[in-house]
Amino acid sequence: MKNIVVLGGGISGYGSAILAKKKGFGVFLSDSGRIADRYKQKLDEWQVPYEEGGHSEERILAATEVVKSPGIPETAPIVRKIRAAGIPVISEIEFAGRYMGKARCICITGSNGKTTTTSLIYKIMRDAGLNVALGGNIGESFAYSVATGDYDWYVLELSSFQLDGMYRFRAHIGVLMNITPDHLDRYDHCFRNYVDSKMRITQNQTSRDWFVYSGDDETIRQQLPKYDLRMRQLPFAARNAVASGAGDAFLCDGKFTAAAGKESVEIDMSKIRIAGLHNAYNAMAAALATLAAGVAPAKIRKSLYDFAPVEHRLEPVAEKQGVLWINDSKATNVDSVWYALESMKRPLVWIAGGTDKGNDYGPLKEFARQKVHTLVCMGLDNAKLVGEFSGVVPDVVSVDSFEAAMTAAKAAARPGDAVLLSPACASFDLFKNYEHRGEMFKNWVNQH
Ligand code: UMA
Ligand code: ADP
Repeated sequence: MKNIVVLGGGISGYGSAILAKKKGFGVFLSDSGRIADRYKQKLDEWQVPYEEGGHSEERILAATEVVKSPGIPETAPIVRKIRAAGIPVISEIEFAGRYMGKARCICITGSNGKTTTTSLIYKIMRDAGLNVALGGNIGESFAYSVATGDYDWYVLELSSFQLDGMYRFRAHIGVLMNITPDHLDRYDHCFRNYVDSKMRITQNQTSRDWFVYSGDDETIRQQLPKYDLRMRQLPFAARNAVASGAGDAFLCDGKFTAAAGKESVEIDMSKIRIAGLHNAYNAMAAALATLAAGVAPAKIRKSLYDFAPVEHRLEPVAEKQGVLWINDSKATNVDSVWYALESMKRPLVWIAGGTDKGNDYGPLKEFARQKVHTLVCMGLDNAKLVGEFSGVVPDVVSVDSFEAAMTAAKAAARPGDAVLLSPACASFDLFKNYEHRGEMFKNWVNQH
């Protein structure tokens, strides 16, 4: 009997273990840390044996195949040992993809815009009455949905960590939003490795499949000729002319027409509740993917016009004494902040900083010069940020606590301004995660 070992007992791991059990395999789950009580309960319900607080090598190295949770790096000692023993290591997506039967999947990846575009696509599919599950790098795991549901469609947000462990999996509709530097600590600080990971979204696609991608992203444009791509291509763009026999979308004067096959839909961005060029890209990608899935154009239009901003992504919190407070805590890299600054219409107090991931702030300087009058640097080590923006922004304030940052932002903001929390950095120096940072921001604004 096949012996599956699942590494990691978080959302991905417990879902994979339950699926393995359901498929009748021998299964063992191992976590080096603590497993949350709610996951233990599920594992007990399904009678999956597990361990926590360490990895027992002997039992793990007896596996015929290992399903590795995406947060565990290749450099983890246990992973090195599994590799050295020649045991295949796959991701949860690869594993669950084997058991999705006749269902089809729309898979969304990119450095930024994954969650927004995935949520748009899921809403359009669900509003259209399709039997669809949401999963991957968002919400419940794909494996758990495959184990416990019976769906016609899966809409999957895929991180590069998940793509890395995918070999035979095939996206019926693949969506690639953009490729800009992120997570380089997991890719030997080599952008090329990260690019290769993102391009795996196209692997195994056939002439019956679709590939939706940004025609404005230079990295993607450079990569495409290197691959033997057989699927139907659906590029979207606002800057570069794009045209494909299979269909495309182009933004012009705030409107776009997305066409795929014989169907097309016209969208007026002024009627969409999520603003900015980046959200026009997200809407174009969602419209193309759902047209390719066969959703009626009128339904796509209605759902796009209905969609509300996702929490922590350029989320307007409140307008107080003429100052609009905006929570963009999920902006944890330079590119996402570029689009935040691009979309701002008011003079700005900008709160940034946190754990720097080796950022190059150069691309932000032009917008900062034009739009920001005060930069509040919020972090335990602000030296780099202060150095980069002194002389670019009239006032640069450095603080090492959340309270001090909010007080400084309030003091600097004038009626007609916006205060934008868009950090360009991870949150781990002062907060548990980006959600915690965003919640603190929203609570503070609502209480003051
Ligand atoms: N662990 C080990 N051995 C190790 C190291 C860690 O057993 O050597 C254990 C930890 O103790 C922990 C477990 O592994 O209990 C955690 O695994 P995980 O980090 O993969 O977390 P999950 O809860 O399984 O969630 C993962 C994704 N997390 C990451 O990629 C970091 C979730 O994406 C995803 O939704 C979920 O699988 C279901 O597929 C979250 C994320 O932060 C949203 N993603 C990153 C991002 O968006 O930037 C990529
Ligand atoms: P992801 O899931 O890839 O992190 P999100 O939709 O959660 O993407 O958005 C993360 C951050 O990136 C937010 O600050 C958001 O405003 C910004 N963003 C959203 N879509 C795009 C895009 N297409 N290009 C660049 N930045 C984007």
